[in-house]
Amino acid sequence: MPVATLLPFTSTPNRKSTSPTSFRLTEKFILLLVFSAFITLCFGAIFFLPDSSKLLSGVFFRSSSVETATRTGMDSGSSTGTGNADKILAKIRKDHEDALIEAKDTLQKHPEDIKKDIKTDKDQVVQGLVKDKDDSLPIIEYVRPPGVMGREPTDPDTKEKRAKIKEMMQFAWDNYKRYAWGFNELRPVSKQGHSSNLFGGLKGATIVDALDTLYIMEMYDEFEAASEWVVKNLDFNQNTEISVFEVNIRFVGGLLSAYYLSGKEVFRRKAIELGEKLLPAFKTPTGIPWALLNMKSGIGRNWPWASGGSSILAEYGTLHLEFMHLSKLSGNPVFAEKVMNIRKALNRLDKPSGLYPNYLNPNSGQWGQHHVSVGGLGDSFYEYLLKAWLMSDKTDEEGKKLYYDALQAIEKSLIRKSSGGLTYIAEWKGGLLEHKMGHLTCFAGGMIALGADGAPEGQTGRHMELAAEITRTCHESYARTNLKLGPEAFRFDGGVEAIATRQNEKYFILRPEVIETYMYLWRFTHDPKYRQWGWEAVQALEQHCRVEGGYSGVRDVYASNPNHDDVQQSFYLAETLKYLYLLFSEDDHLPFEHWVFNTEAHPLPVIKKEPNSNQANEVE
Ligand code: DMJ
Repeated sequence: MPVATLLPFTSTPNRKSTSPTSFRLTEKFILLLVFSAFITLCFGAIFFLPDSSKLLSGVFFRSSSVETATRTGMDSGSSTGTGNADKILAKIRKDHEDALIEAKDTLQKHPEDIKKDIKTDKDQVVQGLVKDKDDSLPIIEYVRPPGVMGREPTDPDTKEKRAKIKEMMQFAWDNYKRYAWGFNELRPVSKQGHSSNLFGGLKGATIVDALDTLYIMEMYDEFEAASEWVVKNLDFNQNTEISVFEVNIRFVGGLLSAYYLSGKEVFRRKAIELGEKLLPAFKTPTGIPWALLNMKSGIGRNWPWASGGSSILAEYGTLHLEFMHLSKLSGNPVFAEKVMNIRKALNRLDKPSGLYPNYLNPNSGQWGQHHVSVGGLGDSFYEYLLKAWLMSDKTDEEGKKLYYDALQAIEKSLIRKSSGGLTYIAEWKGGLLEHKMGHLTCFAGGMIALGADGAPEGQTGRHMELAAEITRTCHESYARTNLKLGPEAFRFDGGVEAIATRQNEKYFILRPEVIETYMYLWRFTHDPKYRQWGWEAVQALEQHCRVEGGYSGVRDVYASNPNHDDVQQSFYLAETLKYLYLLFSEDDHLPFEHWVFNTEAHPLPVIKKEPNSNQANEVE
């Protein structure tokens, strides 16, 4: 009964005619009712106020434990009941002491060690968030592959040079962050963002491309900022047309490496999500993917300039490494099937003189124009044959054979020596040689050195010599310019050697290939000239490419003063600076035994075969 309806009754004078005793009794009864209503209200407040749970655990914890003891037939004062309560109190005390010890340990840790601890709270929050969104992926226990962390070089000169390269990365990153955060690339002269149409509406190419370099150089605050951007902003659900190749090597490759280095689950999930978005590109009669893809509609097409609607060798042939890892990390074989199917389609075709033309029609499955190049349009196809074998822990025998057969054909038909003694790799156009070598082709020195050990019997030495000769030629292409930076392409005809003769081949856009090759040759030979050549490149970059707002390419390497192109390419952070850093690092930092670098310099772990098996399996 509501308290309000009782009150007028209690104050009615007519009731004074009843006996004093009965009046007192009624009054007592009413007071009792009012009191019990008040108690009920108090309990209601305890249960329904927002922080009532704290009150419950703090104020009522002890009495409820006593009550439990009574209900089970024990005396609340008995030794067992007191024991339970005491145990609980002891646990609270212990938890409190543990927390204090942990806090003390953390305070005593070196800040760098704290950063290195990949299982941060933030990390777990990120992982938790992503997991909630998508539970369809298998749970994978992250095991860090060997060689992620580097050590300081013991030699003081090398140490200083390595530190200088880290400073260059810091400068490139800080300027990107200041002027172009979230854009694909930085315009370092005009100090603004730049969006290349290679990535359509995708954003943040520099962030994703730089993630692993930041990690490798132990720039953990920057890595965290980049990771946060990926979590909050990297969005693939867009109605936009992208280059399948570029997005694969930079975005998928960058995310995969970030996952393998840091163990952050978000990168695995993002890489797989993006890989799935790329799958419609393979919907062609032959399974040879389109070059361009609309990420929303899944409609693909080829570059309008490519011979007869062809797909490009270096594009469809540079998906293998990333897609094998996508299958491994997702448990979905579809990615591996797609790239193995490309191999099958190529195996069915005749190769002119054992060479692979750059153009292949995805509808007819026939070659387009018979142009062959180990540089632009062809390059990373050869690289991925070799690395497919290495990344499979040398179980992919087919990849191995395809690589060494292709290299043999290249040696026979494309590799020549100039009258001045420079070995170069020419291009082949319908049976005619064009005595030109691209900056892009210079990666081949490193590739041949990397494959020398597995070369057919008795050929290892020759392959190493060939690698060293190509590296020398590429160094010459730098040394023969005013700015000491290499041109986009250089020729061996018309009385010149290793020099660009056409105006539109004289530019340098911060490309990595020559430095990449120095790094491989250094690792295999420890000949100091490779570090010396790398250092020459550092000095030239500092002198001619470093501007107030970052690093810029130059339009003419033969000019006496640099004319800047105002682009800081994302591969400058992903590749050029990473390979320079590794050139001045110890060999056990990302050792080749455990890692292969994708064509954008993103390290991917070797998929170790299980003991007593020929199958590629666990990542070590
Ligand atoms: C990079 O994106 C990759 O190395 C690619 O394989 C070729 N071109 C650029 C760097 O020059």
